[in-house]
Amino acid sequence: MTTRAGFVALIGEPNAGKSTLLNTMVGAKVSIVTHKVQTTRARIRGVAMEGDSQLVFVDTPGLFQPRRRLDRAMVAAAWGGAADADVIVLMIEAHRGVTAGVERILTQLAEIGKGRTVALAINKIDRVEAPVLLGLTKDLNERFEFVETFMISAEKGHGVETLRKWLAEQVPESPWLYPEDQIADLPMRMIAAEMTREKLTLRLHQELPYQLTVETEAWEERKDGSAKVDQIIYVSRDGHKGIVLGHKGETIKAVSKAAREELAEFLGRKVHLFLQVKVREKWLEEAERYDQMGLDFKDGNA
Ligand SMILES: Nc1nc2c(ncn2[C@@H]2O[C@H](COP(=O)(O)OP(=O)(O)OP(=O)(O)O)[C@@H](O)[C@H]2O)c(=O)[nH]1
Ligand SMILES: [Mg+2]
Repeated sequence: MTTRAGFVALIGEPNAGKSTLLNTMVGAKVSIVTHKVQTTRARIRGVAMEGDSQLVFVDTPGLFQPRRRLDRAMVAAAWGGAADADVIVLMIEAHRGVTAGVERILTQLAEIGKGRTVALAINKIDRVEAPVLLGLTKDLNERFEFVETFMISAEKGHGVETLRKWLAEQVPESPWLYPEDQIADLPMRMIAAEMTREKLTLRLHQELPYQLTVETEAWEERKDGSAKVDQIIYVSRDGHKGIVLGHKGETIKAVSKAAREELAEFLGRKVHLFLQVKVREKWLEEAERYDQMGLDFKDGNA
């Protein structure tokens, strides 16, 4: 039997649906998803099998014009993921079309995508009418030489199978890179921290989700089969701590409950989750925080 295996990088503007597509491909929620931009902060790998091919999908942070150290490290991680991949899939939002952000990505892709298989996936087709898609396909293919164009709905699953089958033929002949039943390549401590960050992002308004990070501090396997998980939420200001806690601790309680339930479901056993909020003014400038997030601190150098 000849097997195939390779890396497929999903890149695009924030909110394009990269994490949603990774999860749909893998068949499990490996990467967190919110309606807000800049949800994913580091590269997240998910593994899917298609026939004799193993596809290692690499979810990346959205590409935007970075301002802070964290933003720069995120964007560098995204382009790094593309540069290391066998196949690059650029995801565009059907209803937004060719934005200024998409134009900037295409310019950079002309360099980074050189000599690589680059495909276009127009996502969220459930939000537009067919003629829009035809116009968009034509427009984008005039701007860049995509090997193939796919019209998909990552959320609803439309076109996903066609894309997966095509990708399975693109990756090189190779032994599989992961055991056949493995779906993710991320330590459980990090998956758990991401789940909490997702719940925080969904509940907190405006800039706050971008001003915090979550780390799993301790993980204890208990004799009764349950897991005790301690996490720290780092915020940069005193005022933020109050907002994360909420009136009478209501916000943190709701976040904790939602994250605990999701983690328990994922693990298939009981979870005791303890969240603590710490003010750490300069966490955005600390190398250790970037290590924990799976980012390269130096990538954030201006
Ligand atoms: N209508 C519709 N919504 C979608 C589709 N795919 C994703 N979404 C929604 O788009 C939003 C963003 O999805 P994500 O998967 O988090 O997007 P992302 O590209 O990973 O975003 P960043 O991590 O911020 O770069 C979420 O609210 C998704 O539910 C789709 O096919 N149709
Ligand atoms: Mg994402």
